[in-house]
Amino acid sequence: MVQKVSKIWMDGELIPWDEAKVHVLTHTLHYGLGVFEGIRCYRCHDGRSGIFRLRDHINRLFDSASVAQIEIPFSREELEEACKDLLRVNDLDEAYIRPLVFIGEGVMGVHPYDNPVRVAIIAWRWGAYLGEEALRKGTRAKTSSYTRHHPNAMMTKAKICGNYVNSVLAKREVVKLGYDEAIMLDPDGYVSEASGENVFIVKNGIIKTTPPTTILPGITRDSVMRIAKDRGYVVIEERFSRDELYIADEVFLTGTAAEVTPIREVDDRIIGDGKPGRITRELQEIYFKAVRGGLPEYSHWISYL
Ligand code: PPE
Repeated sequence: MVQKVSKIWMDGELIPWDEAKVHVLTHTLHYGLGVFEGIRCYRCHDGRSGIFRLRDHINRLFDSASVAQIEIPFSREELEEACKDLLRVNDLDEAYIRPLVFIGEGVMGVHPYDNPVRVAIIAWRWGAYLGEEALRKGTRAKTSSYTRHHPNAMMTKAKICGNYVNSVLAKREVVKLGYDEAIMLDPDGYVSEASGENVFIVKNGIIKTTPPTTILPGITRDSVMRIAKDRGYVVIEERFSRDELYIADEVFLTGTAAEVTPIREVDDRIIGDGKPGRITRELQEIYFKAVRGGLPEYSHWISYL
């Protein structure tokens, strides 16, 4: 259960948590055309709270809206300030922040015409997405029978609400079979992404991740690629097949919610020696330092409250 806090930001105002409601004719509720973001705020090493790559997330929200042809009735600056105000008013030193842009009530039918565009921002405490143990020991993934979106069916560069039906189906399928996370293949059969994370593999010291074709271009993915390159690693963006996962030395996932989560098993094949690999652990450690303001070279990624 999401742990309730005092206020939610809705359409420009901070309102009590319990009053943040919508009508059942809300267009997005029926047809799934809305866009959202997931952002984390960490309590940093110096005691201040800092939002990780806030501007990049807000920019991606506007990109998603542009793909979805939704006009956000607020400026980027207003939404950034709203995220910060929300954390301050709720006394949250660490939080997951969820901006959601959706189409309100008006007409029904798949053309929303000029139904009002509404914006909500919710913040709550959210620990390790796939569990603390997954962060330390690695998680067990399974290739889903559901294919990830063809780019001409659903546009994956945009974080569109309806895109997540595919993720929910895939996740439910593998959880029911006893696994923790679903890896999805693209329409050509190559690895695309996990239900809510990007996928990386390491083989002979070289780091590989899927190109931004059928994936959400993750901000964590970008951060980890930057960190890895700064440490002198070769990072390649190239398609790879599921059997390349099986024979990789290391596999890990990246996402705002999942952070850097090692994978210890894919489709019942043990990855490496079944423990998080050396490079995965190194990148995870640096990532956790960076998001908490512990590394000056990445401090520009943090917006302090
Ligand atoms: N792919 C997908 C499909 C995805 O949902 C996410 C984020 C990513 C990649 C990684 O993107 P980024 O967070 O910018 O590194 N998934 C969000 C939603 C999770 C949820 O269950 O809700 C997240 O991590 O916030």
